[in-house]
Amino acid sequence: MIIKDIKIFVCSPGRNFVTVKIITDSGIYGLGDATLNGREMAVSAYLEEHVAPCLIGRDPQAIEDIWQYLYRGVYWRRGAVTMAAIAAIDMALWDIKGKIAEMPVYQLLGGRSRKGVNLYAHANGSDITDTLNNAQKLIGQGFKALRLQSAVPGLKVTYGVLGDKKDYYEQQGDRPLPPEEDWCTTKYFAMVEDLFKEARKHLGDKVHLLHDVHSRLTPVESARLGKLLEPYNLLFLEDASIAENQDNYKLIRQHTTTPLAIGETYNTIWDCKDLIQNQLIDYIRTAATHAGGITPMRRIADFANMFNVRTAPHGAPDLSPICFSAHLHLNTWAPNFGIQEYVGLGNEQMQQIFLQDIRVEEGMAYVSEQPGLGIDFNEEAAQQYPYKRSYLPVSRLEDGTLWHW
Ligand code: KDG
Ligand code: MG
Repeated sequence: MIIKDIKIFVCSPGRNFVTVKIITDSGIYGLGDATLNGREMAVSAYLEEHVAPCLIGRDPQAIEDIWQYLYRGVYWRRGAVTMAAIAAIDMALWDIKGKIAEMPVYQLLGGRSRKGVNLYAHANGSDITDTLNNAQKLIGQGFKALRLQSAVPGLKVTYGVLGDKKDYYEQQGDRPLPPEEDWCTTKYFAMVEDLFKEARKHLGDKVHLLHDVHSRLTPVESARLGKLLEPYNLLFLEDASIAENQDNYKLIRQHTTTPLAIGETYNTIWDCKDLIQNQLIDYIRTAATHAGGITPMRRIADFANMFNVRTAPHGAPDLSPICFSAHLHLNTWAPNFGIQEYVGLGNEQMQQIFLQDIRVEEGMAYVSEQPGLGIDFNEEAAQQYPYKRSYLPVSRLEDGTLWHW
């Protein structure tokens, strides 16, 4: 069997997705997600121009060799664009291997470690009451873990918290430019403790609570936040500070027992290495699409397992359902899986394009039992929603200083 063709699709059923289809001479094909929010066309060009021509005629079953060829074989290692491209190829090859073996991918990884995959859903709100009302609704739907985010009073917009506003990519119109958002740590601190105090009062002690800081705090501020939130027993505090300098987390860890999570922007195991081996975090949040695919996600999970770190893959709306499917296979297998972020299975247009049979019940997702990843891609439907340039917002302090994303 050889790789006969590789197609790259960029579609926008509400927001942009980059999808790779590897077609073999046997007719079996595989699918991968290469979406890099705000930089989609860079990955598409990288795949089209630099990756696909090198793979035509190769054995699609040599997943490891192809991964090494695209990573180690290339002088320019790592980086978000390269790793998203490699990721999509890797996912598509696992999909093909599963179809050849007539087994779901989780079986090829080592089989089932659990009956289903625990999810956390997002409860966002324009104020604390709104967030808690939304949380109650999700609890009513059976979710047992919730990420709580609430607008910060006094800031024009709080990232990820829409209220009645349009999402950032919907605001950009015909001449898209990155929206500008503001940030003030003092105003945030005035809100965040109350959010969790009220949450425990109204939602009780049984529900797992999580929170994403989106890296807006300095390490010492994160340490303070971790301490402040200890009484409310979070499952984890995500992206409290940026960890380009991984030592930042030593400072945070010294001061708080609130569990820490990071990793959604990481591209390789090297980005997580010090945090994991020094046990500075509790959950590693790498995504198959941004960390090079299923092959390295498996290595990260095994490495993390040695240091009591659990996996909590990123599950934002800018990862396509193909990535979500890949995560469900990894999560069904990984002995140290923790929790999966979940934002639904996509809007109506997405559901016409990405065809899958994932079941979500009582806050758990159940992986497809179809051979491969168990997801299909409707090319004709995708063509109806062409790519639309859009950017993630940038964040500035109130005096105009550009701040951590
Ligand atoms: O593209 C950026 C989003 O994926 C990110 O902002 C979402 O932080 C996020 C999360 O935890 O889902
Ligand atoms: Mg996040």
